[in-house]
Amino acid sequence: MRLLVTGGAGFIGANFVNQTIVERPRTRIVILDKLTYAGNTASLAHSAERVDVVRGDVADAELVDRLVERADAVVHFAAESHNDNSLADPWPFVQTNIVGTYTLLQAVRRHDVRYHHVSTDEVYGDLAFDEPAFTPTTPYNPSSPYSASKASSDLLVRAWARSFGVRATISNCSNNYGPYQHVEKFIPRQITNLIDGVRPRLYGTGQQVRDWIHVEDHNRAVWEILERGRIGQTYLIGADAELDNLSVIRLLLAEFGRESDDFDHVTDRPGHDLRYAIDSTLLRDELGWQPRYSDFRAGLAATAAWYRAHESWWRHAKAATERTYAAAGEQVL
Ligand code: NAD
Ligand code: TDX
Repeated sequence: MRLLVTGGAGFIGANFVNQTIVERPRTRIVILDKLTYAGNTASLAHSAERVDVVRGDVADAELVDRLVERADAVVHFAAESHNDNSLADPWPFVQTNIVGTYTLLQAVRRHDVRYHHVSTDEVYGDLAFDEPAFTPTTPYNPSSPYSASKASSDLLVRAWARSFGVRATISNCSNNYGPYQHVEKFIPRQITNLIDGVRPRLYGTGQQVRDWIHVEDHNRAVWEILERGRIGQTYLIGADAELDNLSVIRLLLAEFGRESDDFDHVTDRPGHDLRYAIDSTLLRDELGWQPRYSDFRAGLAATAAWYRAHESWWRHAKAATERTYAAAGEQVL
């Protein structure tokens, strides 16, 4: 199979490519990635000789058309992915996530190429603590410019599948963790703070709940859907690991041998979603998928070990990321 992977130099895309090279060596991969601040070809070091990386924009119609024409399938990971950035400047989210997806859809439609769209559980908005988890039929209700742009892109995919017969599937996954995640995100930010001897930073009270999944489990589900998913279907991917942010910080403090109150409460995120939770029954029953990382604490410890062992991968981004948070007005409460 000739696979076009957009965003293959980002966190989830790079893990997808690295896993695919090992587990499905007959797959030929071309990556299309703009190499924004979030893209890093060092994440592909182990795959470098086996993949072609094209530096370019998913909203560049001419380039996209040329690459899609030569592919059997497209897996679309590329996105602006960080909620806090979308609050500071929403425009790149509209351009990349909405116009970029539109551009890809037009190309796969023209060339009748199979398309898998990687999306997020945030399109459904947030849940009260006692509400049932999201299902594929939960109404869309996004809160942030990021999640609104992802919701918009999902709706384009649904429309192109129904109106134009595009052979598309969509997956909406919960919060990922694992190697190669940018230090702007919650878990790597706290791990790298702890490595640097700096106190972790918890937004507000830390009562917000996220449903954590290891990136390798997410990517194995993407492959199952790509190969055996029903065209036009939305699949939810989650590993049943709901935890509030305060508890995640405490697990990390314990992992680093620090006291359980050795962290700072900082300015809360405006519009902060309270809780995400995924019901992945359809994916499990129909495609037989199950997470392999069922112990979140062990997965977190392995991730902390990875960041300890790969300082050269993240160090260059750390200071700039912290400056961005400071410039956005983050303060210790
Ligand atoms: P990331 O920010 O780590 O990587 C995004 C990649 O896309 C980067 O390599 C970047 O250079 C590239 N990119 C950005 N704009 C581009 C453009 N215009 N053209 C081409 N490439 C561009 O993101 P991630 O965490 O790996 O997320 C990947 C996908 O998974 C996104 O679609 C995201 O919405 C979705 N997702 C993420 C999570 C999560 O927890 N991280 C959970 C569910 C879904
Ligand atoms: O320093 C921090 N302190 C903190 O308390 C940061 C960076 C975050 N948080 C909180 C905010 C969230 O409740 O931790 C939680 C997780 O934050 P993020 O890592 O920014 O993730 P989230 O906003 O939940 O979105 C993530 O999951 C869904 C990804 O970034 C999205 O791309 C994905 O769609």
